[in-house]
Amino acid sequence: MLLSEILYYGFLPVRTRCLYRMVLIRAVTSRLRIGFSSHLLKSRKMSTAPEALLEEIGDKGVITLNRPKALNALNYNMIKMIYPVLKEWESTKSLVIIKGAGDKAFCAGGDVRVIADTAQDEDAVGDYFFREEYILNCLIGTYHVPYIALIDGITMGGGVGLSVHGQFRVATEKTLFAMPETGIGLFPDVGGSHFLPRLGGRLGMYLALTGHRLKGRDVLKAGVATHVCDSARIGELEEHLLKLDSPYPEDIQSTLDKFQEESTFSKNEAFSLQPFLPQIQKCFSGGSVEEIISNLEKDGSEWAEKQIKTLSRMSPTSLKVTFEQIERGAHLTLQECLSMEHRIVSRIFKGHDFREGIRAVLIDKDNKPAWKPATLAEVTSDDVINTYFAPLPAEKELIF
Ligand code: QUE
Repeated sequence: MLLSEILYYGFLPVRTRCLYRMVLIRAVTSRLRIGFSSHLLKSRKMSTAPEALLEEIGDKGVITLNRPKALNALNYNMIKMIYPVLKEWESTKSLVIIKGAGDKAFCAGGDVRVIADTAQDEDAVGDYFFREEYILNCLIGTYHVPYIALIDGITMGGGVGLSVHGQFRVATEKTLFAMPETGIGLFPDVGGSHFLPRLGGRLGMYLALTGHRLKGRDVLKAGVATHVCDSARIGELEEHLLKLDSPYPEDIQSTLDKFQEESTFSKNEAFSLQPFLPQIQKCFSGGSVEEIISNLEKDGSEWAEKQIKTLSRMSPTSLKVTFEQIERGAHLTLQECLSMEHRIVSRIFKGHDFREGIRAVLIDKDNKPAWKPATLAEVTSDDVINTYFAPLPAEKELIF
C-alpha cells in the first residue's frame, strides 16, 4: 500500500473507509494475479464483479462467495483473495462471517472443471489450487476469532471445507450437504479425513463412500452444522451478529441459539438416517470396501440394495482410496489430514477417473462414467492404493 493511500484512508469516515478498503483489497489481489499462470489470465472475465466480496463492518469481517451463476464454486482467484484478508482479520476482528451470494448455494465445491481441463499441462491448476485450498481450510480450522459459516443452500466438497472446520455452522431448510467426490473420481478432501471419522459411528464412512446428501435439520443432526435458522431470517441473524458489541463466543452462541429456538422447519422430525444407523454401523464397519459391500449383500434389505447400487456407480479406485483415507484420518490432526490429502490429490487429479468423472457428470452429463479400472476386483493390490499415500518429493510436500 502506498503512503499516500494510507494517509488518504485515515481521513475517511468509518463506513466509507470500509468500502475503500474493499477496493484496496481487490486492487492488491489483482496486482498479485499478474504473475499467475496463463489459465487464469485466459479465464478472466470482462465482468468487473469480484468473485469474493471482503467487507469490513466495524470490528467484524464478512466474506461473500460471489459466483452465484456457478453456485459459488471456489476457484483459485477466490482463495487468493480470501486467504490474506482472513489472516489479517484474525488479529483485527472480533468475528468473521462467510456466506454465499444468490439464493441457491453457499458453495457447490471446487472449480473442478478447470482443474480437470489442465491436469495434463505443465502448469496444471491443480498443482497449486489444492495446496492453497488446504492451507485456507487449515486457517479456518485453527482460527482464533469466532468464524460463522451461513450455509444457506448447496454446500458440497470445497464448500464444506470453507465451513465445517469453523467454530459455528448455521444450516437452514435450504441446506444441501454432501461430499460427492467418489462420483467424479476424486475423494472427500478439504479435511474430510478429519471431520468425517469424527461424526460418530460409521456415519462419516457412509457419507464419504456413497456421497449421500443431507438436507436441512439433518445437517445439524449429523453434526455437520452447529445450529439451524430459518432461511428467511438469515439476513436478520447476520445483522444481529454484526451489531454485537465486542462479542465473546458465548454472545455469539446465545444469538445463534435464539434463532435456532425460533426456527420453524421440520422441528419435530427425527433424523432421516435414524432408522438406518444400526445398518450403517454394522455394514460400514467392514475392514475394506469389498467387505462393506458383502455386509450390505448379507443385510439384503431394500436400503442395503440401494447402497450397493450407489456404490457400484462410484469410481472403484476412489472408493478404495477413500476407505483408507477415512480410516487413517481418524487418528490424525487436521494438519496431518490435509498433508495426507495433498499427497493423494497430487496424484489422483492427474488420473483417468477424475477426467472421466468430470466428463460424465459436469460436461456431457450422461452420468455414465467409464472408470478404469472398472471394478473393485481390478484395483488389485493394496500397493496400488498405498502409492497415493506415499510421501511426495520434499519440495512438493504440504507442511504446516
Ligand atoms: C461431485 C463433485 C462435484 C460436483 C458434482 C459431483 C464438485 C464440484 C461441482 C461443481 C458444481 C458447480 C460448479 C462447479 C463445480 O460439482 O466437487 O464449477 O459450477 O465442485 O457429482 O465432487
